[in-house]
Amino acid sequence: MIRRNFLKLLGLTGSGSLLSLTTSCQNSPTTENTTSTTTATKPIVISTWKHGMEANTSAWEILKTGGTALDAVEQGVRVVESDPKNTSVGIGGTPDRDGNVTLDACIMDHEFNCGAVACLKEIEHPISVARLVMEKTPHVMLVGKGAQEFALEQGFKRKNLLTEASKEAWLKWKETSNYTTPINIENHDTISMLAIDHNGNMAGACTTSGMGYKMHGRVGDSPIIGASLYVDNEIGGACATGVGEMVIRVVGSHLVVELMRQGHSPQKACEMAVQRIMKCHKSVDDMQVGFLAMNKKGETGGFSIYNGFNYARTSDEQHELIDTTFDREW
Ligand code: SD4
Repeated sequence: MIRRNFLKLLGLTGSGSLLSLTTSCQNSPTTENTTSTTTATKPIVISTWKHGMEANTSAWEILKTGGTALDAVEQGVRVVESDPKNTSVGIGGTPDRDGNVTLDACIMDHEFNCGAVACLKEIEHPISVARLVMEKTPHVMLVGKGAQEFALEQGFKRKNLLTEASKEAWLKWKETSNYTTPINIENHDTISMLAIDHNGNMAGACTTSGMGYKMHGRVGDSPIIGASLYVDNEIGGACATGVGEMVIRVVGSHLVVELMRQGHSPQKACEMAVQRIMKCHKSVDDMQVGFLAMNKKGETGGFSIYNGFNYARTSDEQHELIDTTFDREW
């Protein structure tokens, strides 16, 4: 087991030495590792896990022809929402313990506009509903029945998202389950994506069916702006995957962006946010969280509690899957 002592490394052993975070939207990086806010001229997209390769391909089609980062992230993650083989996103997503597939998603653009849906049933593309919440309502988040009603009003069609395979797996789970929510899910594969377009604008998206066999009504970090996703076009963006409750407790993606604002590289910011999670939980045994970050220069980083997390990075120079570094091995 590889265990790096980040507390020592970061000098975070005393409560008084906790990171002081700046919160103003106007603040630019100030410390010695200052990251330039120079606008990236080259489009780039990153997204979580192996399925990010396919999602990035779709996002890249938009970016390379001059489209916006917002369109790119929406279209990119829709690919995974429509893949019935992916058991954590959209159709084919693992249901809650009562057999309902409930979806969470959020989206954010380069001007702090954001939209989200939570606990949405029978709609294949929650990310597109989230975008319409952002664009067509004065609100940020709609949940449950209200979110579904809004989606139907906007022309989305009801669809059964429980596939034969996911139903079978759920029925099998029910045979042995003692109805406690599993917290050590290893097959996290929510998709979170960040992109920069040819204008240097950044956007992000996150979509998931959440924790498998969760309590009905449980909502994780994925639809929560600041937790699963945050974009500050002056600084950069961050996104998350893993056990949502742990991400929410530290408002993880916002934390990563604020760390970049302080001058830390995307890689370092992700490491420090994971370290923060490890510091404020008594135990993180068997619980995975991973962050991705990208700054305005298009520099990227990723870090997770456990090994096994990876992300897809696509630009005009590359289309590759990158293993993140991590704190410990399973
Ligand atoms: C959740 N964060 O619902 C999501 C799950 C996830 O990869 O990311 N899975 O807590």
